Amino acid sequence: MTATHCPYCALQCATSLVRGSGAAPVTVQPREFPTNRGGLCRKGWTAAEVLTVPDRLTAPLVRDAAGELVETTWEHALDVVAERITALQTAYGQDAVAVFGGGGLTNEKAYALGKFARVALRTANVDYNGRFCMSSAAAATNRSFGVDRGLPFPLTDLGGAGAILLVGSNLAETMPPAVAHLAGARDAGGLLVVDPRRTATAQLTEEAAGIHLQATPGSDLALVLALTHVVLQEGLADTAYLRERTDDPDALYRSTAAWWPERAERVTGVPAGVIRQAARVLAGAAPVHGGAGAFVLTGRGAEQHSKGTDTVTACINLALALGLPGRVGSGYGCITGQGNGQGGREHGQKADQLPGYRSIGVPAARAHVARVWGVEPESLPGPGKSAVELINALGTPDGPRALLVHGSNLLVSAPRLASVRERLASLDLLVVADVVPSETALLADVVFPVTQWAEEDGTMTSLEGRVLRRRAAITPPGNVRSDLAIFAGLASRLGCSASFPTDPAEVFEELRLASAGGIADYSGISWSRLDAGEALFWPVPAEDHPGTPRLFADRFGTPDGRARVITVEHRAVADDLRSDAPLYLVTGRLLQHYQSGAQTRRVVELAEAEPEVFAEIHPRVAAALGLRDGGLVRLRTARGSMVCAARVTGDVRPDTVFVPFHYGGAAAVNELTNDVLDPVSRMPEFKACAVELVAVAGAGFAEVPA
Ligand SMILES: Nc1nc2c(c(=O)[nH]1)N[C@H]1C(S)=C(S)[C@@H](COP(=O)(O)OP(=O)(O)OC[C@H]3O[C@@H](n4cnc5c(=O)[nH]c(N)nc54)[C@H](O)[C@@H]3O)O[C@H]1N2
Ligand SMILES: Nc1nc2c(c(=O)[nH]1)N[C@H]1C(S)=C(S)[C@@H](COP(=O)(O)OP(=O)(O)OC[C@H]3O[C@@H](n4cnc5c(=O)[nH]c(N)nc54)[C@H](O)[C@@H]3O)O[C@H]1N2
Ligand code: SF4
Ligand SMILES: [Mo]
Repeated sequence: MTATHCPYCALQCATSLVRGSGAAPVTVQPREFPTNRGGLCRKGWTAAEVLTVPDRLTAPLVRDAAGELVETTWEHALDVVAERITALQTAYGQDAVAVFGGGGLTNEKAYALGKFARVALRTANVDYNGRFCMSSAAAATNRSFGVDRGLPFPLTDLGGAGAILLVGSNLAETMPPAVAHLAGARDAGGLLVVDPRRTATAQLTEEAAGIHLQATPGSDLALVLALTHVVLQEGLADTAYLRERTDDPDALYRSTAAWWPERAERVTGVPAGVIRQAARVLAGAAPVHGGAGAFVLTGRGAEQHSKGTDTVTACINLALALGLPGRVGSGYGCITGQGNGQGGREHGQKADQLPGYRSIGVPAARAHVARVWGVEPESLPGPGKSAVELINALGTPDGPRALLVHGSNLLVSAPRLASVRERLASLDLLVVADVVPSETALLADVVFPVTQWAEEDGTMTSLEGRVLRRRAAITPPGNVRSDLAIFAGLASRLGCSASFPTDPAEVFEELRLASAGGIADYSGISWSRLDAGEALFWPVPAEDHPGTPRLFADRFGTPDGRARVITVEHRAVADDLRSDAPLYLVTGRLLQHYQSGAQTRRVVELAEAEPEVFAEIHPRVAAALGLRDGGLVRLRTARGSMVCAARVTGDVRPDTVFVPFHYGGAAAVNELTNDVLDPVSRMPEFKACAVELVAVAGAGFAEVPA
């Protein structure tokens, strides 16, 4: 029996892998742990099936002269990639090769990827799919608090709260076992959920006297400004806290003064009375009023917008007004998404970051990391392009000509796919490392088969900033190797003398040194401490340091220790409604599938439960279109169109259509989404754009011409 954690989301539910019999090499059992309390969701229960899916990649593939991907040896595949990289960099410079990482990689893989890009390739062009995920919350918390750790408190702290405001998170489907931590607030009538859909999470508010604020997509910023307005106008703010712990309380009053609830009602569709009531419920639970504690939490619904950073900032300001951040049992937090979404952004996969959450532009940070890597600081590249900008530059005259992808299925999950497809096709070299032939891998020139969770050791950092051990239970099939072996094999072929260990334990020891003294300081964490069961939340600056479950108790991470009040203003969705596109298209997740679906669409039970894409449409809209439940509808935006079945439901706003993004090919909703970026975080606007609907005659999805 091997104690490890689920391969999928940031909740990182604890599991035990029991040796299986027959086809399954292991079976998954839930394990008692504070975040999942012995629970698992359906994806976790069935995760072992991905280890042995029939089309599991088991040998390297290189595209031959006839255009077919054919099996080959590791030596040959590595030679091919190294030769082409050398030729391209000689002709076009170091930045001609780009690397794209993933928030599902272990800390060790993420760290090695960033080092490989900066030291072996010496390219500035490295970024990762976390840019699509929590980058807006990361940018906002860095700006206000000087530190970005998704939840700066243990998840279990939620349990004692009297009120929780969830802005754009469908926790009941995206992290089902975490719902247990909402029970206290729910039973106290303090669960407040902002979502344009009556999701499973929104329905929890109906079990007691909670509130579902069913706001217009893209209107959260106005809503939160109004909530803050009510708190300040009704004298509910924690004025002593604002004075002592923030830099500019007056800015808060000034920036929200004009957002009276009646005005916000016109923008959000949420009745002014409901906005007032929600503000009072949240304030009533704040410590300043003797309440049990209050939290403001954001998910992707609030963040994946061209104003995502400012929306999170407004949420932080609301929390500051109530004196929540840094108080035990209260706070603001972002619910991180991918398994290692937190750790993945701390060790140098991001275009502007070095290990330890250091900034690549800061001379002292460069000097420290260069010393650990045994290179000159001047040899390290500067900041590179963010994910969407990187993709849009591929194959252009000054852009990268080669891309190495580790841990992302871009051809399903990136916005405005027509352009992604065109950019990937224009590359001289596309290399994809994956466990299965994902949509993106199938387009590659070279494919490397890599180890996955149950086959590897390493560490993951969960949504609460706690570092966890991933443990190998079985040996990988066929010719599968770790991503670490790819970095090592290519680095030596590229003539790089820096070390690229393939033993993850050795990589972690180096990561400790590289992170020492940084914001995300892992230097006091060792695998042996983790194996002994210690609960280590970063920063852990020394071996005898107990870790930091709660940040901001005395000071924030800003130079003067005070939280910054950043004033923000509401603005409209970039691709807003117009007469020929009168509805909002919003995208998101289903319980049964994970991300691009590369893994879960291959699990029979999950694929059967949600086999194909659909669009949630309000009955009034369906009636106007002459559309019945299950009938086919064409969705068209300024970027593309798709046909799918209508799921007619009163749970979605009449001005809103929801489509899950887990499906590939003609079923990929990202053909339609907008790649306009948030100016601060460079997050694309996945969550809202104008769409036109047309009913389509015909019986089955597959029979309809594209
Ligand atoms: N089952 C499952 N679980 C997952 C994942 C998965 O793919 N599948 N992925 C993991 C990852 S990487 C992530 S990032 C998390 C994401 O977890 P969540 O943030 O909970 O997931 P989403 O479904 O993307 O978005 C949440 C909600 O935002 C709503 N929404 C859309 N537009 C708006 C808006 O303008 N305002 C507001 N307030 N709400 C809006 C949607 O209706 C949706 O219900 O889930 C993690 N867990
Ligand atoms: N429209 C729309 N689009 C979205 C979103 C949305 O809400 N709406 N959400 C966005 C968000 S929050 C996210 S996080 C992204 C996620 O989207 P993707 O980046 O596509 O994420 P995954 O589908 O998890 O892809 C991970 C890939 O890595 C492989 N893999 C697993 N383990 C390893 C490993 O150890 N090494 C390597 N090399 N590969 C491995 C998996 O098999 C899979 O193919 O999607 C974004 N796209
Ligand atoms: S909630 Fe997340 S970590 Fe837990 S079992 Fe489901 S997918 Fe795995
Ligand atoms: Mo994510």
